[in-house]
Amino acid sequence: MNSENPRAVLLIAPVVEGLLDKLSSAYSVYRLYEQQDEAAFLRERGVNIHAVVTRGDVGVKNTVLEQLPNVGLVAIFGVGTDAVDLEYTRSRKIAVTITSGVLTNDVADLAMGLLLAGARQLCHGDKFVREGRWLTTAPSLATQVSGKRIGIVGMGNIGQAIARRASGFDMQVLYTDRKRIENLDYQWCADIYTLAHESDFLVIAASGGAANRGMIDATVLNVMPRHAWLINVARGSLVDEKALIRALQNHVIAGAGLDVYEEEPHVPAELIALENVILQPHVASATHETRQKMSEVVFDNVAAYFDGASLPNAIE
Ligand code: 8YV
Repeated sequence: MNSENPRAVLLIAPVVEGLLDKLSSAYSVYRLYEQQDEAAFLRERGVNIHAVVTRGDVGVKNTVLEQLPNVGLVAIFGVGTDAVDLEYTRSRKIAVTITSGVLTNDVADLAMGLLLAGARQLCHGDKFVREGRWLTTAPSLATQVSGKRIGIVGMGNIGQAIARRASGFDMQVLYTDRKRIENLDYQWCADIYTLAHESDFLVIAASGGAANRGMIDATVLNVMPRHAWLINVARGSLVDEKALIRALQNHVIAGAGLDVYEEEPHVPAELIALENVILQPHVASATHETRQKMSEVVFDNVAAYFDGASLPNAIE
């Protein structure tokens, strides 16, 4: 940390080292997550902070922003804004930026990875070979992916990237979103229930936040075909996790591929105990290449803010 530099950035949670180094070489960087007494730190230093950098999954609490009277930017390392109160930031004229565009492909890749891993039993197969069971037993049959129906919940950039990949697997693509998207040649469903009912794989790519909280509830799970899989690469808050666990335990659906959870990093023991679930630790954008690009986008936005230039990735 260079305490001489009056341009100060507050880091809410750890980010990749490259970004931390780059920020530290240009600005005074304070790490909130390392403060033993967060309240005392904010009282003492809050007035010096001009920009906040945080992760999409962590965001920043209003109680923190309230202690930063001179902050003008929240730069999110990610695309999810659900952990930032945008009404509040707007009311204070604090700009918010995201790492738009650069993580789309990785998230779509992981969605397909979870879908394939679930249907084709990749984790079971791996264990089967490692444990030497192949020597004495025939592997069990899996579920075909090609030709099946994929229902995408949320047809933004990530949803569309998943649709393109699924088309490459000869899947029939259906989706739901607030409205039909013009020039998209996939089957639109007006509501989540129709989509869930019609899909062999239901993939969540919608944004988090209050409006979508608990969208995949017991009713949705109950209308899904018994052979269907649920894949979530969006936010844990979109799924009623207790209802999902019950549905998986009772074989209401065939399985789930999850990268996100309601209370990360706490994954319910009931989910961990289930065989018909593939679990990932919120890593959809976690490749060297994408994290590098995300770092560059965050840095460029912070730099533009301090230079008084227009912010390349500001949201409305
Ligand atoms: C990141 C994310 O994993 O983009 C988002 O909103 O949740 C993810 O890409 C996260 O922001 C970094 O930890």
